[in-house]
Amino acid sequence: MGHYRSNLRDIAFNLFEVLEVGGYLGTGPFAQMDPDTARGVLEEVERVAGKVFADGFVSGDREGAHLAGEGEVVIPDGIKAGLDAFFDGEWFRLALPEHLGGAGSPPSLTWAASELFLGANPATLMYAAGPFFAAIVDPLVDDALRARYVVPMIERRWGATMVLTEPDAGSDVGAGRTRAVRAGDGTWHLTGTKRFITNGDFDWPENIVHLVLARAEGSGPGTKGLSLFLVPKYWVEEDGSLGERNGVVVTGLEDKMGLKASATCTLAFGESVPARGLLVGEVDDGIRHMFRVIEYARMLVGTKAIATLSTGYLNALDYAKQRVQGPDLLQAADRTAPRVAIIRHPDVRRMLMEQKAHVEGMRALVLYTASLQDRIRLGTDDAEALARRNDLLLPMVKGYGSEKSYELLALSLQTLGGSGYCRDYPHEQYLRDAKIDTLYEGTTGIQGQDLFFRKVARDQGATLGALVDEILATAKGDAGNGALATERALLGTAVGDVQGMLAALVGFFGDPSGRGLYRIGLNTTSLLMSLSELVIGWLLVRQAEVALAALAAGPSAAERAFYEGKVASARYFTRRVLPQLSARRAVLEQTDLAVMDLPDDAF
Ligand code: ST9
Repeated sequence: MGHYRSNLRDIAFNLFEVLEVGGYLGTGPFAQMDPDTARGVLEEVERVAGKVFADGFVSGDREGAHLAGEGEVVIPDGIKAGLDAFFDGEWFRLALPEHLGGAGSPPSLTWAASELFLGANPATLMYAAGPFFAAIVDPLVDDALRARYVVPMIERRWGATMVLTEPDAGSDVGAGRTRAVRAGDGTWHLTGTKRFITNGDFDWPENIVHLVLARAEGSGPGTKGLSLFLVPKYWVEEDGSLGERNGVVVTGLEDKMGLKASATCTLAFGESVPARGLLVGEVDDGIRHMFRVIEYARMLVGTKAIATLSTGYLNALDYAKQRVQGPDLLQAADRTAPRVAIIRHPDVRRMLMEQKAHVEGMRALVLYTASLQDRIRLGTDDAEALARRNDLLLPMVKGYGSEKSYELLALSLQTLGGSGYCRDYPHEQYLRDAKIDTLYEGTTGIQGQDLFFRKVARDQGATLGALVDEILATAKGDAGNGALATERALLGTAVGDVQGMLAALVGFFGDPSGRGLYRIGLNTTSLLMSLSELVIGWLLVRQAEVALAALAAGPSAAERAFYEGKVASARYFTRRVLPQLSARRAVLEQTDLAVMDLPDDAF
C-alpha cells in the first residue's frame, strides 16, 4: 500500500454539509460544475493523486532533481509521470476561468482538489504552475501577449516561476538589485542574480516563463520601485514558434533538507547573453501584481502543509490500530495481562486526537477561506467585505497552517515510536518536505507582521471586528438543547483573550519609550497563532453543530462514527487548545523590552 491517505469524507463534509456549496454549484460562474459533477471530480482526483502522484513521492525524494550539462535541471521520472497524468487528465482546468478554457470550478472545489494532489506529492503539483500563473497575469496583458504567452502557458503546458528572491533580498524583497533597461525594441534586458527559485528549470515542458521582479532604469528604491517582467526560457516569436535560448540560466541548485524532487534554483540573468523580458503592467507596479501570485501561492503553501499533516495523521492512525505493545494502563500491574493495540494507550490517544483536531480545524480554515473566494466570484453585495476577510485569513492559512503542521508531523512520527524514524514509513520524509512551508512564501514572522500591521491595524480592526462578532454570536448561541455549552463558553473566553491581546498590542503603539514597535514585534507571531486558534475553534464548533444535527437524524454506523469524531474534535480543541490563549495573553501583556536590551553578546 502506498503512503498516501486521503480524507475525502471530511472534505465533502466541509464543502457540502457545512459550507453548503451545493447551494451555488451549477449556477452563475459555476454553471458547468453541478454538485454531482463536483463530487465526481473529487473522487477522480483522489484516485489520480493516490495512484500516479503518490507513486512518484518516495522515488522523487531519493532521486532528487539534479543539474546536468549546461545548467539544465533533470527531474525524477516519477514526477514526470505525475505531470503527464495531471495534464492528460486536464486537471489544470479546475483552477482556470472559463474564458481561458477553465472548468467553472469554484475555488473551494479547486482547493479541495489541491489538498488531494498536494498530500500525495507536492513537488509534482508545484511543477504544474504554468496554467495558474498564466491565469493570474492574464488580466494584465494585451491580446498579442495573451496569444504569445498566456495561451501557450496553458495549452502547451509550459512551466512558470515566481522570481522575487535574491541572495541578499529574501524577506526584504525591496532590497532586490536585479535591473531592467529598455532595449529600444519594446523589450527589456535584465541583469542580476535570483536565488531560491522553485521550478527554476526542469526537463519536462518545452518552455518556462519566469515572472521576474526587477528595478527598471530610473526607478526608486524599495518594493515600490520594482516592475514585473515576463522572461521566457526560450523566446517566443510572433507566430508562436520558439526562438532562441534566452539569457536566463541556472547557475546552482540547492542541496536541501527535503522536497528534493522540487528544483530550487539560482538563476543568472544576462550574464553572457541578454536576458530579454517583456514588461507586465506599468513600470513600478510590479509588487502589486506579484502579490496576486503571492496570495495564491500562500494559500497553496498552507494547503500543502495541512495536506501533509492529514496523510501523516492517517498513517499514524493506521499504525496505532495495528501495532500491539504493552498492556492496557488499567492492567499495568498484571504482567500476564493481554497486550493491546497502542491506540488503547492514553498518551497515544492524546497524540492522535491532537493531530485529528488540528488537521480538521486547519482544513476547515482552508476551505472556509476558499468559500469566501467562491462568494467573491459570485459577486454578492458583500464581496468587498469578503475580500478583506479573505485577506485577513490568508496569513493564518499560511502561517499557522505551516507552523502547526510541522510541529504536529513530529508528533505524528512520534506516534510510531522508533519505526517513525525509519524510511519504512513516510513520516521522516513528510517532516523534511513540510519544513519549507514555514519558510517560503513569506516566513512565519512575515505572516505575523502581515496579519497585525496590514490586515488588522490598517483598518483599525474593522475587518477583524466583523469576524469576531460572528464568533461571539456562535459563542452565545444555543442549539436549543444545551449541547456544546462548555465549548461555547470556552470560545467566548478565547474571544476575550484575543481582544485583550489586541488591546495590549494597540497600547504598545503609544509606549512612552518610543520603542513600542519592539514590544509589538515580539508578539506578532503569538497573535498569529492565537487568532488562528480562535478562528479554528469557532469553525470546529460550527462543524460540531452540523454533526450533532446529523447524529440526531440516525445515520448509519460508519456515518455515526464520523460525526461523533467531528464533535470530539470540537470538544478537544476548545477544551485543550483554546485555554492556552489565556496564558499567551498574560505573557503578551507583560512584554517588556528586556529581550531587546540584552547585548548581542549575552545571547
Ligand atoms: C517563493 C516561492 O517563496 C515558493 C514556491 C511557490 C511555488 C508556487 C507553485 C504554484 C503552483 C500552483 C499549482 C496550483 C494547483 C492548483 C490545482 C488544481 C487542482 N497582500 O508593506 P509594504 C504589496 S517566492 C497584498 O510597504 P515592504 C502591496 O502592493 C518568494 N499585497 O512592504 C503594498 O503596497 P500598499 C516569496 C501586499 O516593506 C506593497 O506590497 N517571498 C501584501 O515594501 C508594499 O508593501 C515573499 O513572500 C499582502 N499581504 O516589503 C516575500 N503585502 O501597501 C516575503 C504587501 O500600497 N516578504 N503587499 O498596498 C514580505 O511579504 C514583506 O512583508 C514585503 C515587505 C516584501 C511585502
